[in-house]
Amino acid sequence: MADQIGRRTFLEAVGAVGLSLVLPLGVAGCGRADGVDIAGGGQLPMPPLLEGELQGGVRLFRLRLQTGAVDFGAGAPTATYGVSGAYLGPTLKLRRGERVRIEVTNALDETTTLHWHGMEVPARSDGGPYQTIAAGATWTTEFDVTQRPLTAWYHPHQMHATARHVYMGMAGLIVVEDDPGTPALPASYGIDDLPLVIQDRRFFADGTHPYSNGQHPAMHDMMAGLKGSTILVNGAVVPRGVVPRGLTRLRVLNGSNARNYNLGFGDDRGFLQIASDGGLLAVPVAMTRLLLAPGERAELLVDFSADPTSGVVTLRSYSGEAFAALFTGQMGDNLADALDRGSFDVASFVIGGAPPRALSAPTQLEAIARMAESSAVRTRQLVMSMRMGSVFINAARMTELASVPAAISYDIPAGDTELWVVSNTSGMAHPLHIHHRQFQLLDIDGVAPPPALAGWKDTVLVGPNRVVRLLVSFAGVADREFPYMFHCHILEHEDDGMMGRFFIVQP
Ligand SMILES: [Cu+2]
Repeated sequence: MADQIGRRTFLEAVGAVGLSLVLPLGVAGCGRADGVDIAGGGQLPMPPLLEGELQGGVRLFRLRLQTGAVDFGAGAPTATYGVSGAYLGPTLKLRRGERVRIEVTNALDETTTLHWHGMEVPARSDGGPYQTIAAGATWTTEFDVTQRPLTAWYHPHQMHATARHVYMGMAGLIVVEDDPGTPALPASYGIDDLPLVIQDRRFFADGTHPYSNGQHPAMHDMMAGLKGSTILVNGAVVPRGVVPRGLTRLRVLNGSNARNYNLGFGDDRGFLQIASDGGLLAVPVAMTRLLLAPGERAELLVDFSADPTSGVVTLRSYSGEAFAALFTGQMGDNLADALDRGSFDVASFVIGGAPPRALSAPTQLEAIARMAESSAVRTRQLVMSMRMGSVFINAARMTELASVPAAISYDIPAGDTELWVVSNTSGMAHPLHIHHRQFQLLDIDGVAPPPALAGWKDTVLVGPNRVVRLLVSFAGVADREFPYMFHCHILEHEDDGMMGRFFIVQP
C-alpha cells in the first residue's frame, strides 16, 4: 500500500508543478538526490544457468519471485526482490523447437507479472500488465520456442510498478541456444560465453534507494528516468570477471531503468557485434563503441588472445561521447546527469588460461532477408513527447488497464505487416519496445540503418528530434482477450503511461 501512496503523491506533484519541465530541474530532485559512492572490484557473479527438466516432451521451468537482502557495499544491506534468489534471476536456456512451460510463483506480498522481453509468444503468455500474478499465486504459462538463437530477458511488467519491481532486482536473461549448423561461437556459459546484465543504482548510506520503503522517486527522476552513479553488473558493483586468453562472447543486456551506455574498452580495442535483440546479425560488425539503451541486448566477440595472462582490461561507458545523440536543448541538459556527460568503469576482466575451444571470429553469421517497405499494408505514426511534467505517445498516456485511448490502442489483423513511423519531439532519447515481434529498421532520418542496427530488433533508441521508420510483421494467433504492449523502455516513463497496446485480431 505504501507504494500506492507514493504514486498518488507523484501524480499530485505532476498536477501541482506540471510546468516545471520548462524550468531548470536541478532543484527538483531535492532531498537525497545523490547516492553514496561504492568501491567495486569484487568478483563478477554468474547467474545460474537453468536448463529446466523435460516432462512429457515439455521443458519445465519453475521460478519464484521472492524478497531478499543484499549488501551492495552501501553501508547497510539493501532490501531486494529476486527471481529464485535474492537479486536478479537465473539464465533460462531454451531450445528452438521445444515447448516450454514456466511456473512463476509470486512469493512477494504484492501483485506483479513476468514478461518475456524479446520472445515471440502467444498474447496470453506474454506476461504483460494484463497477466497479473497475485501475491501467493502461481502463474503457469506455455509456449513454443520458435525463434532463431538469441539473447532475450524477463522482467516484471506490473502497471505503475514495473520500474520499482525491476529496480528491486527482478530480471534475468533468456538464451535460445545456438543452432548446430551455425558458425562456431564461444558457448561455454560462464567461461567464454558471459552474460553481463548492466544496471545503475542510487544507493544511500543506509542501504536504501529511491524505490525503498514505499518511497517514490522525485518528479525530476520520473522525467529523466531514475539514474544512479553505482554501476552493477550481474548484481555486483563494477566487478572483475575472468576471461579466457582467446575469443570471448559477451551477452550484454542494458537492464537499467533509464541509463544508456556507450560501451568500449579502456584500451580502445576493437570488438565485433554479432547479434542484436533478435539474434545474429548478417555479418560481424567491427566497432569500438556500442551504444546500448535500456532493454536492448547485444552479443559481442572480444579477442583476448594477444593479451598477457593476468592482464586486466576494463569495460567502460564513454557516455559523454554519445551525449549529443541522446540529449538536446535545455530539456536535455536538465535531464542528463554527470555520468551522461563523462566516462566511467562498468567492469574489468582478468585474462585467464586457454579457452575451452580455440575459435576464430566468423566472417559470415546468418542471412537476414530484408523486409521491403512495399510489404506494409498500413502506416502508423507514433510521436513520443514530453511536456507538462509527463510523457506521451501520440499525445496520449496509458494510465489504466481498462480504458486506453484510441491513439495508442490498435487492432491489427494477424499476418499484417505495418510501417511504424516513430518520432521523438522531446529533448531526450526514448527506447521504444514492441512486444512479441522482432522488427527491422527501414531508416533513421531517411538514412538506412548502420549494419549493427540492420538485424532483428525489439527495442530501438529514438534520439531527440529523430524519426525512425520500422517494419513489423504481426504474425501470431489472434487473441481478443489479451493485448501486447509497446512502450518506452525507460521504466519510469512506462509507469507514467508512455505505453500503448495492440490486439492481434482475426483478419
Ligand atoms: Cu521515454
